Amino acid sequence: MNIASPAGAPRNSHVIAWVEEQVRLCQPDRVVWCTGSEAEKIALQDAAVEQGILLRLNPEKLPGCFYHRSNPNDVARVEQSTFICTPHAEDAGPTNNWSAPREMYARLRGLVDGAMRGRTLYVVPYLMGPAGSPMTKVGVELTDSLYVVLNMRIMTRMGEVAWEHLGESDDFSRGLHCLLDVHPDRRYICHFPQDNTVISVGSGYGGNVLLGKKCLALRLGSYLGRDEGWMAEHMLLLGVEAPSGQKSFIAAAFPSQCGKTNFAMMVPPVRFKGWKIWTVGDDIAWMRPGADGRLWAINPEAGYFGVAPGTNGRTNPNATSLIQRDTIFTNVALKPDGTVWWEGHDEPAPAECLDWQGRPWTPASTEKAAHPNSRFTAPMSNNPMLAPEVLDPRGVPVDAIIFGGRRATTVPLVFEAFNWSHGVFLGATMGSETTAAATGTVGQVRRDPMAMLPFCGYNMGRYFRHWLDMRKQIQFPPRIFHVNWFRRDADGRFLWPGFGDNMRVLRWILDRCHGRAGAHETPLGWVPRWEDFDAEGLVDFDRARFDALQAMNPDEWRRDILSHDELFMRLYQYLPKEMIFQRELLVARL
Ligand code: GTP
Ligand code: SPV
Ligand code: MN
Repeated sequence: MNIASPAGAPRNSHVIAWVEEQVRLCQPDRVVWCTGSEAEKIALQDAAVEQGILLRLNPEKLPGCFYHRSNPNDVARVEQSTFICTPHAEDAGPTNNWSAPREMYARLRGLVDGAMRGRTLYVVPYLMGPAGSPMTKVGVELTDSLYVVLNMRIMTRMGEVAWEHLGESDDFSRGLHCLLDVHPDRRYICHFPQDNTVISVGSGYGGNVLLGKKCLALRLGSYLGRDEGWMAEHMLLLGVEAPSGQKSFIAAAFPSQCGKTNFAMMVPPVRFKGWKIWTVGDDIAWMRPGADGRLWAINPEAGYFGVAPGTNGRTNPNATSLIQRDTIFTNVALKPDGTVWWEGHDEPAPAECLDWQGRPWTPASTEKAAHPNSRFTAPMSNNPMLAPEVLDPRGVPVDAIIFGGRRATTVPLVFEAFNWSHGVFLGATMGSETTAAATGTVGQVRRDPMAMLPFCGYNMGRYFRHWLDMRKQIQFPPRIFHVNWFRRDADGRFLWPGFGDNMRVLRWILDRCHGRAGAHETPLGWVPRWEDFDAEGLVDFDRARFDALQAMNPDEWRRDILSHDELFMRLYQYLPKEMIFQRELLVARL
């Protein structure tokens, strides 16, 4: 097949040669070069509806919205099938699955050989980052999934803009995605950082297949960032505007399904009249030192792949508004009127609907109607509180970095690190309960350093070293904080109302950054005193409850520190000595 002439193909000879090679291998019947045009979007949506990949939702109630069910065996990221393929196992490090590139390439070639016969291969060029930013990267994903094309079109700046950015260069990430028979036994998400390449087979879901997101922006990105002196992080980015008009920017790393999208779109409670939260990004931040000595960040994405359950007008009004149009819903429940529903939706449970697997569901059913990892894919341009800076090629200057996990016990609502290296230690030892965003047991505390355990593209010990080294490049480093929205009382109820009220915690964080708030020194770090914390207007919230939220039980902490060893022992020979010293200092303070 001659692929060099059709409409949409760039003149870039590196792209043409690489696509030709993949086409020879996969043997699709057709090759379509995506341009990103509006007409193309409509044609692709129509084709997806015709092929039963998407269902068009009620055009009056949810204009431009579509519904998709993934294979029930394919509903989340698969960490056990995710590989970092580097020449030496120690480059991938003890926390990643590793395979020698030559062996993995051979296995994958065997799997994709002729696998697109009778199918169409779509060439999806895209930008991660705003056009014209020095931080922006070009990716090209080849896929035989229309669902992937339409999601990539929302999640990235897709189409000709990417070829323009690339020009004649060969500096682009190469991604090949092939559905195969969507079988867990033939599911591999493989990264070849030294070749700037990702090959993903056997899945059609989320982070496994939207290759710009976790694969490029985090795994390849973190690898590139270490060599090029920047940071690719699993962080939301938000702007806080004070009534005075002063704007500050915050980056926060919480593990999957631990509140990034909600925090990034937070609406402050009435008590905070005149305060505004602007969303820069909800999942990924690329950060590098600027000429002014501060740390600057961009959101490389252009859309949100958000958790549907729990999203409603009270928890997240902005998300609720932005998913009313142009949205793809995956694995939620389908109502008879062609709208959607999930647990924690604004509407009460429908008398009848189809669940995420297409089976009849009623409120009497014992199973959930929507999968716990069901998602919406929506363009950020629909966000009523989209920060205008998201388009700025320079990005935003970061005033504070927040780490946070999902912890029922032990970990206070908020505390502040003593300094950068202590902050890196807090990030490195972060624990969190596992969630439905990855297949496997849910609710088990594991170490998830910087929320990057599943996403760091190289040796985690060296990643900590990179974090420590970055301090030397940043003259005015952001302050570092730790939060936990998920502490529970003896009856299992959340102690903290969360969501919009997280503004109260953010307020203290900001005031600390701007030298306006007091704090008390504890073994863990600086904490707000009751008088430093704005609890006005909170219902059922008194000093006793605040103390319970902030409580620091030395026995619980000693146990927690012992569980750091599970990670630290595995990383021991790569672990920066600062991490060991910080641990010793913490034990001594306790
Ligand atoms: P990924 O997209 O997987 O990276 O998730 P995320 O980190 O963006 O998490 P998201 O904001 O989607 O929230 C995940 C779950 O946590 C949802 O069910 C939310 O309703 C819930 N959640 C978010 N913020 C809070 C909070 O402040 N308190 C409580 N109790 N739950 C929260
Ligand atoms: C996450 O798991 O952190 C997500 C969802 O944001 S996925 O894109 O599937 O990785
Ligand atoms: Mn995420």
